Amino acid sequence: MQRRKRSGIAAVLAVAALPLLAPSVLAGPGTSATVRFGHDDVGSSFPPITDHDQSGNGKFNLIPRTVTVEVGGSVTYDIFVRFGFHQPMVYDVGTTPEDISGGFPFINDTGGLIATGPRVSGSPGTATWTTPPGTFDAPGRYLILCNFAPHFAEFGMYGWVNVN
Ligand SMILES: [Cu+2]
Repeated sequence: MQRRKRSGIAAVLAVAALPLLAPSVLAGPGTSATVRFGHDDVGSSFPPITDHDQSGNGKFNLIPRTVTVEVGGSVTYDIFVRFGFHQPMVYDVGTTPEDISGGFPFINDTGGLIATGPRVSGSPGTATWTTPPGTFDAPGRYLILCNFAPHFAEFGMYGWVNVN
């Protein structure tokens, strides 16, 4: 009797937990995702480019680095910068970080470039940009990077959008 009661409680708990698990298991990728483009409030308050510490590794990030959306979907980038510039650039499926080359301080590599976001500096320091319609109109893995060369080259400020 005692044993039966315990398994009954376990069954009730399992059923109660289902709604918590179902959305992540059953739902496919959404039509949109949001990414933080720059995390400049972490680390020290000193300009990281001067090599005095490693704060740039935490600051110059896309969070999360990889998101997934459906074909035809979009990604919104919440851009936040204190040091230098952030400028999201979207490259076509098949482009890798190793393919990127270009100028300084802005890379401006047009090979495979399919969308360009706003160039945001420390003042005002924030902007929100959503990829335009048609950016993710085919399945695959898209590279998104910061067009400010020090952020991309020294701190690996890039991420991915998986489209399926
Ligand atoms: Cu940047």
